[in-house]
Amino acid sequence: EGIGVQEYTCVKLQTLEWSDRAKEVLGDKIPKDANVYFIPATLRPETVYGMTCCFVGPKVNYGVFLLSPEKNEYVVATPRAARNMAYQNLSPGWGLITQIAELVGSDLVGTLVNAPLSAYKDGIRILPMESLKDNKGTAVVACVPSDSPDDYATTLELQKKPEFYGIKKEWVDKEIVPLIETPKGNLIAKTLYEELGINSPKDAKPLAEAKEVAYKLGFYQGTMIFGDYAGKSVQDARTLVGKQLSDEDLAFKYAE
Ligand code: A2H
Repeated sequence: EGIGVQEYTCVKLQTLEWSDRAKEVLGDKIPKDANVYFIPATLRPETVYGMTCCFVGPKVNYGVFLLSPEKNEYVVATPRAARNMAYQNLSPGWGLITQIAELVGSDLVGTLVNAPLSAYKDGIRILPMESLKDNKGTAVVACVPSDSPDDYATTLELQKKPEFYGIKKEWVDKEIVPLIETPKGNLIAKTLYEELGINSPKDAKPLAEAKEVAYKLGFYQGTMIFGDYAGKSVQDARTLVGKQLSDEDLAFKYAE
């Protein structure tokens, strides 16, 4: 995808309770007292307040990888992302990866994770996103339906057919809290979804357009209306939230 480096913020969503299927697959592979994090890669750290769930690709292969032996920390990511991280001094041993388990995305669905700074203090669920790419970021995506048209489209789809996707309706039925005021209102993803006549996460072309418009309006003309930096521009809030997350050891930077 073009030249240059994309810098992502990986937010650390700590696992609170594995899904039944993940428990079966993992058995006793996870060391006692380990801290295991799902690490969605985001370009918009200022939107962490609005996370309603976290997506994995149901058919994507994931591993559990050592992040820090000192802190007994592990991450769920694709082997590809783990390898990249090992060359960015994010895990111990330059270029070396330590994998302790292997799972497919559908095994992880239903897992409960902590969502730092979000409105959902009891945690959010890991849910399936079929359009998620296995070769971008960590292949884990924070769902922010207020500001990401892709996340909004998948949220609606899951709400329509929870049984089909093997999830509980309450896992996806979360209130969408407005985070950012833009020239097109404060729920930009929903507004563009409706304006462009999008019907499903498979409507790739209008979704790509919605994504571009939402990104431009939100990032260049948006003002925060929620959280610690309410009143500030999105550009300023992005830096401030990014710094706060890093300072509190709730996120790290990852490039590819
Ligand atoms: B963004 P770029 Cl609120 N497959 O984070 C599909 N999408 C992925 C992905 C993958 N493997 N890895 C990351 N992403 C998403 C927040 C957000 C994002 C908002 C608004 C727009 C937006 C919450 N989801 O992205 O191709 C992640 O979603 C629109 C560009 O590297 C990540 O940032 O430019 C973004 O795509 C990275 O996209």
